[in-house]
Amino acid sequence: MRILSGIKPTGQLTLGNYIGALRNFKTFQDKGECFIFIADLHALTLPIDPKVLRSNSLDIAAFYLASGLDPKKCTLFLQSEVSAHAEANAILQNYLYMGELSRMTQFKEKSHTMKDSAIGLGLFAYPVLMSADILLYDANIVPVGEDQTQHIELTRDLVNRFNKRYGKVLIMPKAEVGKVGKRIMSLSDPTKKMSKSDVKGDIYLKDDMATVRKKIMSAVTDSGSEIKYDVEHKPGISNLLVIYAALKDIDLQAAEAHFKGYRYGDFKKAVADAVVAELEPFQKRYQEIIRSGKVLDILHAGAKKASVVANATLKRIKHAVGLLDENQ
Ligand code: AQP
Repeated sequence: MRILSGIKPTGQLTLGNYIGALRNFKTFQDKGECFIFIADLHALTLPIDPKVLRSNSLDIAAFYLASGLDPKKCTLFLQSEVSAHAEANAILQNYLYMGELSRMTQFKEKSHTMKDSAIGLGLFAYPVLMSADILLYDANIVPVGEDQTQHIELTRDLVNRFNKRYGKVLIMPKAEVGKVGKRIMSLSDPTKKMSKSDVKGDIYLKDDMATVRKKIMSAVTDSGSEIKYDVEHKPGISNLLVIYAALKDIDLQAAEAHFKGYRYGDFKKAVADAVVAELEPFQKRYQEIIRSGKVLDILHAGAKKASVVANATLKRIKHAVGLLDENQ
């Protein structure tokens, strides 16, 4: 079984990225052949300072290692260092259509405040590159948070379309979304996803522990006093329950039962304790990894390994569509 996933270095990683993606990755490295990358080409789809992009990319690599990903078990690499991604993108863009790309929620959310003249083609065509990322590794499973499942569905449409035309060339991938924590919401507006670009409602993985506690203690809650999972009427409390349950690896009913009779303030304190218990040792590991100075070497070695797999698939794709190669 092949597993592939990535995170784009567009900003400081959040607790949402951690619970929805990062934390789950290590469980996959013992289940199959695992490819985890830094989606740096995707980070160019919105303006970003080159220095910030470089430092975010290194940070994500260090976070991968700190979360328990082992380069001996799992290939860790930078997307831009494996040129097959850009080449596959150039071919596969012909098999996804304007209508379907313009219906993507992420595109609509990110572009709705922008003028057409300012929307880069890369933002619009984001799912094409994402399809290339997945298909180059013949990935069967793609662990993601809920927000990315629509893009995986589009990749599946592409596979059907492509294989119908050329035979069984591409492998059908499937999204795997965690049971609890697939969508962590903003602490300042729990009806919105916690996202790297939402400064007010985020917990950042690099926040110090006093800041983490302060942010959770001042998270927006709801009227009433019961600690209950009810997204419609109690989105704030529900979000904090999800965070707690995900970090304690329990289901939502168990979390609800645990907090029966708690007051909001004590409940928030317990959630803050759970987050600190997870992030404090994680940050220590991250700092040790940064100090080791080995991150770039690990990424370069990973890119070499990833290229072997990606180039073989690219060759298969090129052959299928009729592009000549050196053997013809
Ligand atoms: N709030 C979230 N809850 C659960 N999972 C989440 N993910 C992101 N936010 C949450 C998951 O993290 C992985 C990496 O995401 P990404 O960086 O590639 O893109 P994204 O989904 O667009 O993340 P952000 O934080 O919202 O980034 P920006 O602000 O740059 O748009 C994915 O598996 C995602 O599902």
